Amino acid sequence: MTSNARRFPEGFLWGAATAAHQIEGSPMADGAGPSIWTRFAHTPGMTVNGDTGDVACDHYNRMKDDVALMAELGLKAYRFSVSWSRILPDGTGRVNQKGLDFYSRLVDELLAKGIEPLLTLYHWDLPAALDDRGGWLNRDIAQWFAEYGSVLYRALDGRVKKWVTLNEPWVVTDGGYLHGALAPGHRSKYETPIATHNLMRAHGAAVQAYREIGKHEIGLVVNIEPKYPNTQSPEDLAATKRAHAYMNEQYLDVALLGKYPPELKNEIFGDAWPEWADEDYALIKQKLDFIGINYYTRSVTEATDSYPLKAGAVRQKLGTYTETGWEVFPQGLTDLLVWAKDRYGNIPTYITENGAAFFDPAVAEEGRVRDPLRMGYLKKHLTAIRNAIDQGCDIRGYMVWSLLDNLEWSLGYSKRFGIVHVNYGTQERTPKDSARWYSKAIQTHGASVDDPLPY
Ligand code: PNW
Repeated sequence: MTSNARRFPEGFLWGAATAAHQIEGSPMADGAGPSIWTRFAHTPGMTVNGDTGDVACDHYNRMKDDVALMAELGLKAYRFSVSWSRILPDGTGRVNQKGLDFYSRLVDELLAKGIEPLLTLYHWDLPAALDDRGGWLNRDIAQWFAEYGSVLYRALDGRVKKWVTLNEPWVVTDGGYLHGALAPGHRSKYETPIATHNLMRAHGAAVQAYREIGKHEIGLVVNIEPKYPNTQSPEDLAATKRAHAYMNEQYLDVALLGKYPPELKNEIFGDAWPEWADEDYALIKQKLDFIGINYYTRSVTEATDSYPLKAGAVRQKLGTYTETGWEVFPQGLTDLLVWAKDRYGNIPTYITENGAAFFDPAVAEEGRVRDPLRMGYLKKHLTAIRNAIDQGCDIRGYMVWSLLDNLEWSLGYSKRFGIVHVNYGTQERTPKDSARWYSKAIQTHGASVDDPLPY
């Protein structure tokens, strides 16, 4: 028995998410320019097994079938990203109509099947031509990004009603400019705050441009990983506060409150943290129609000498961990949604990514993939979301990461996050049991989330 109070809200958007570089393949097709990820993956030693996005899930050629599969699963929404260098091969200036046509066809296919598109402008694949001009370190990128966004707004607004500027600016800067595990692979404490600030200026400029051209909704997607102290020692508590400011508050604070948390300058970056002009903050702080939150895990934090945070994560003895080493901790999702409501106001919120990589068994003879751990992960996190809704959070939808097994950035094809299995030899798609479970949850408006798992 499911009481109404335990149902998901009317109109709740049930979907799945992907990103261009992770699924499309054919990165140079139809006149596209190279991106920093094409370059990075083709540099020896940068990705596991030297994996690249040259083929990926071949979605660029199989888009129609993939949308048909989404419809078969009963998805109500699909979150995808656009590859900037397909639209503007040089990053600015000349528009590549064939690149634009691909996304226009994708959106038409989705709408024909009653699936609402959520379009992300930037999911990490910067045009290489712009990296040559300094990329996120060049202040002009705010205008470059607004120009790129405007091309898409003019072509697709109305058919697309939900727009996202950036996906996870924290990962872009921490991975791309501080630790170097992601493209463009820089390692500089001095560059990181500059890249952060220009990402957020670009976000602001793209929202401003949207208000001139677009008539629907635009927001920002961030990843949040709640931080819990390992012990109550003053050192661990201070480390937890630093880690939380750096990862969780940095981007939403400046976008919604118009200032960065003071820990960034005072305790983390020190002399590497520049003073920014007031007009920059005015550009960054734009009214947003929604925020998107990507949630995978929490971390338990202790004081360490790690650079530059002086905070590190502790592995709990009793926790369950996914194949990427992330603890399964659904309560963290409830906690963070309540935290965001209290800190930023009850702004409409989508869970724009949530999911897990687990060791999946091979596709069985009868064409099934039994993935009980992923089913359990989805069930627990959907329950956590409903608990947040019960506590008054305005949660409008949920996008599983990911629709398909795909290219996990520098980890290559070694980690499978999909609810649909992809055979990279034949490109055959096989919905895993978690996909069937999720279909039923969608069909029942979430009521079946409470049912015991089938096995
Ligand atoms: C997200 N972290 O990345 C991305 O948006 C996806 O493209 C990616 O495939 C997915 O999560 C799974 O990794 C993240 O360290 C990468 O906290 C790292 C973190 C969070 C999100």
